[in-house]
Amino acid sequence: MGPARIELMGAPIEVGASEPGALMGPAALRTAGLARALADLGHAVGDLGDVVPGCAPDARGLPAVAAWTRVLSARVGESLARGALPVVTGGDHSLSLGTVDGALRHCAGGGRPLYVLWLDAHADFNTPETSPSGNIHGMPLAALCGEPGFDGLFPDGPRPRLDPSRLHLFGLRSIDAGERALVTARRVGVTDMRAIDEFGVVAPLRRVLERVAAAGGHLHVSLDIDFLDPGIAPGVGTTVPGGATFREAHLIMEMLHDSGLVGSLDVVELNPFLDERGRSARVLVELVASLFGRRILDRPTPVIEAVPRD
Ligand code: HAR
Ligand code: MN
Ligand code: MN
Ligand code: MN
Repeated sequence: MGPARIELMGAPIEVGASEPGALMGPAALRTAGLARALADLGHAVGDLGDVVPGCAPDARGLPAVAAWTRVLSARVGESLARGALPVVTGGDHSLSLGTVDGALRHCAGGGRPLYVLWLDAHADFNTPETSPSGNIHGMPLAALCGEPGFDGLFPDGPRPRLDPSRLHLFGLRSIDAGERALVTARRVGVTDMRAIDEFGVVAPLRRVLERVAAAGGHLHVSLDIDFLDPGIAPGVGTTVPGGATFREAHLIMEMLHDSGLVGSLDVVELNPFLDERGRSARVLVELVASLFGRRILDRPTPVIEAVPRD
């Protein structure tokens, strides 16, 4: 059974990155036919348009990101409260400050644990102290997990923190010294590219999904396009060689669909200005369609339990 309704929202934010262009990401994904691809699978799909932050268009830095965080948290919370599955298209990865905050609040209200699967070349676990670049899109997970240095980013008052043991980084291949120390100290789950080389994507992902299922959790998936190898998805400001192949990413999406656990999704860091004839946007649409049930043959997909245990 699919979700009651998929709600697409654009988050054209690029103040978190140094390379301009990610603000065109939502428009490129619309042009590539994201809504149509999901509707063709039989889902009820609504495009809610672009979210508008409560800050001046030329606002920069932490105050601008704080404005985006507030509005995205509220929009995602409202979408989940309606029983819909929000899909937020970016936009740089600082948008996940808002989407994950919204999902955390929704889950806290319902007494459900929130798990986050972070498909990314990067750990995005820098603090203002450890960041070599000062770019906020390299910091959202540290902020969400409650590391210091992010005063004024979230609305005042108590907020649910992301439990680092419920966060899983998948596809990691670029990490700064300071964030490596933090990721280790906080016991964040990691499947780096070396693990994928050694074990493939199925066994590590199956473990993550089994944990979420056993806990009755809500799984938030954050798909950073630089998780993919730049050879198949060049439209991104921070390319790192040696990323996931199309088949690996596709299989991950199919497994996520089969799990039935995904409750919210971000698709981030697409920079159409750097893309080649829409290739990267098209790959993303293909992957998101697989996450929502597109399959090669119209037959039941194998359940995760059918994969042999080690
Ligand atoms: N780790 C580097 C930094 O913090 C690069 C971060 C780049 N982030 C993204 N999102 N593209 O994953 O500056
Ligand atoms: Mn719910
Ligand atoms: Mn990222
Ligand atoms: Mn990245």
